Amino acid sequence: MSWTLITSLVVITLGCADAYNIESPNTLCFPEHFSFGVATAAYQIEGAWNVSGKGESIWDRYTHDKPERIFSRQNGDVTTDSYHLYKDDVSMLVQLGVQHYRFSISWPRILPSGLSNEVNEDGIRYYLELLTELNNHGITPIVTMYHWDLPQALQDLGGWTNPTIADYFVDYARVLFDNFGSRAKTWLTFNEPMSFCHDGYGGNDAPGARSSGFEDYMCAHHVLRAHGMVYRMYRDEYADKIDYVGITLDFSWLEPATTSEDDQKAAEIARQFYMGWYAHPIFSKTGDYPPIMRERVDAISKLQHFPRSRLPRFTPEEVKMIRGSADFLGLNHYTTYLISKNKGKISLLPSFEEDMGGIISQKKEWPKSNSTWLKVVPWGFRKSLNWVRLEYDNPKVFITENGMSLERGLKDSRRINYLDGYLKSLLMAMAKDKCRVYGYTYWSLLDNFEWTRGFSERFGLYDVDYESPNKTRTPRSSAHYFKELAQTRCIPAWNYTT
Ligand code: GBH
Repeated sequence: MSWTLITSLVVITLGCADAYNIESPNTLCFPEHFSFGVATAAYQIEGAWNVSGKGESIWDRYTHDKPERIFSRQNGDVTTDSYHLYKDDVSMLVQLGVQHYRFSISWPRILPSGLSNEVNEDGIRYYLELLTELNNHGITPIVTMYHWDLPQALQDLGGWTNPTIADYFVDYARVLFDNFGSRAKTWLTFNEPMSFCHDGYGGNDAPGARSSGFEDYMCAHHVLRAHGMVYRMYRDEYADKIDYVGITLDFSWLEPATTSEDDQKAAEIARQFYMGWYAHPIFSKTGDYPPIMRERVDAISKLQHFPRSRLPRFTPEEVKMIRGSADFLGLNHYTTYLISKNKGKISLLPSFEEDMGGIISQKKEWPKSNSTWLKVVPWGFRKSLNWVRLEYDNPKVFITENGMSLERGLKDSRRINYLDGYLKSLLMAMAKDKCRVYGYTYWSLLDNFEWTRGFSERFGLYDVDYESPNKTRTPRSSAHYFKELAQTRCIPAWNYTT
C-alpha cells in the first residue's frame, strides 16, 4: 500500500459526530471515530542529551547548573532512553492498540543553536524513523513542536521574553513542515504555555526566572504571536500538506470555595486568568486578552507606580492574526482547585497571583495521587469542557493529556479508578452536553522525567526500571485496561478492587 493511502486511512477525523451508546451503564461507548492514544514529550523520554549534534536545551542547562532545584538532583540526560529505544515505545503502542501517539520534537535536536541556518541531520533522521515506524503500524502521529525544551542559545537572548523569538519559531516550524509534513498531518505548536511561561519565567521551572507578573506576561505575549504566525504560515504555504494545526492549553477546573458571591466571582476571574489568558486571544470572537485581565493588570500596575501596564498590548493587526488561529483546541486536564477571593492588600511587588486576585486550594478529602498538585476530582473535567463550550462557541477539542501519578507498582487499580471516573465525565460532556471532543490522550505511555519532580512521580501505563541497562518497560494493570478501551471504544467494566 502506498504511503499516502496508509496515512489517509488512519488520519484523525475532526469532522463527524456519531451516535452514542450510553443507555446502559455496562456499555458506555465513545463514537466510532473517536481516537484513543497516549502522550510523551522529548526531554522527558529521549535522553541522549548531547549526542550526534544535538544542541543544549534550557532543561539540560537548568538541571546541570541548578541541581538543587530538582528532586534528588536528577536530570533527563538518559531518562527512558527513547532516543535509542523508540522501537520499544512503538511496540508498546501496538500492544495497546491505540489509534494515535502524541510526542514532541526537541528543537535543539533539530536546530542545535535554535536557528535554521544549521540543521542537524541526525535529528531529522531520528524523527523520520519514528514517524515511519508509527506509519508502518497505522498509528497516527500528533506532533508537538514545543514541549518546553528551548535551545539554550535562544534563552541567552532572553528566550520567550524577546520579541524576535517569534520569527525564529516560524523558521523552526517551516523546517518541521518541510521535513516531516508528508508523514505528520496533525500538529500542536505549544504545550501548555501557562506552565512554561508562568512556572518557567515566573517560577521554578527552566529557565527559573522567578519573575511572576512580569516576565511571564512577556513570554505569553510572544508565544501567542509565534503561535499565530505559524498558523498563518501553514494556511498560506502548507495547507495542501498539513491537515490540522492547534495548540495545547492546560485547564484545571476552578471551583468557587464557597457559594458566596465573592468567591463565585473570584473563580470566574481565575478561569479568565488561567485559561482565558491564552484561549481568549485565539478562540473568542473578539480576540485579545480577556477584558477582566486587561482591566485588573492595568489598574494594579498603576497602583504599583509602573508608568505602563505590565501586561503587553497587541497591535490591532496582531489581534486579528491571532484570533481564529487554531483548527482545534488541545486540552490538558488533570485536576480541580478551589478559589476564594483574596481580600488582602495589593503589594508593591508584581505577581500573577495578586493580579488574578484569588486564593487557590484543594479539598483535603479529595483522593490523592503521588503529585502534591493532583487530586482526583472527575466532575471537574465535565465542568471544564462545558466552560470551554460556552465561552468559545463550542470549539473542536482534542484531549491531549489526562492522567495520574502513583508510587511504583504494577497493580495500579487507583489509576484505573481515575481513568474510569474521568472518562465517564468526558463521555457525559460529549453525549449529554454536546461538547465537541474528538480524541482522548492518556499521559503517559511510560514513566518518565517529571521536570523538577524528577523520577519521583510515575504517570506511565508502563513501568520503567531506570536501574536496568535497557530501561525495561513493563505493562501495569492500567495498560491492559487501556488496551480494552482503545480497542472497543467502550469504558471497560473493570474490577477495581483487584
Ligand atoms: C503536564 O502539565 C505536562 O504537560 C507534562 O509534561 C507533565 O509530565 C504532566 O503534566 C504531569 O506532571 O509543582 O505545585 O508548582 C500539567 C500541568 C502545571 C502540573 C504546573 C504541575 C506545577 C504544580 N502542570 N504544575 S507545583
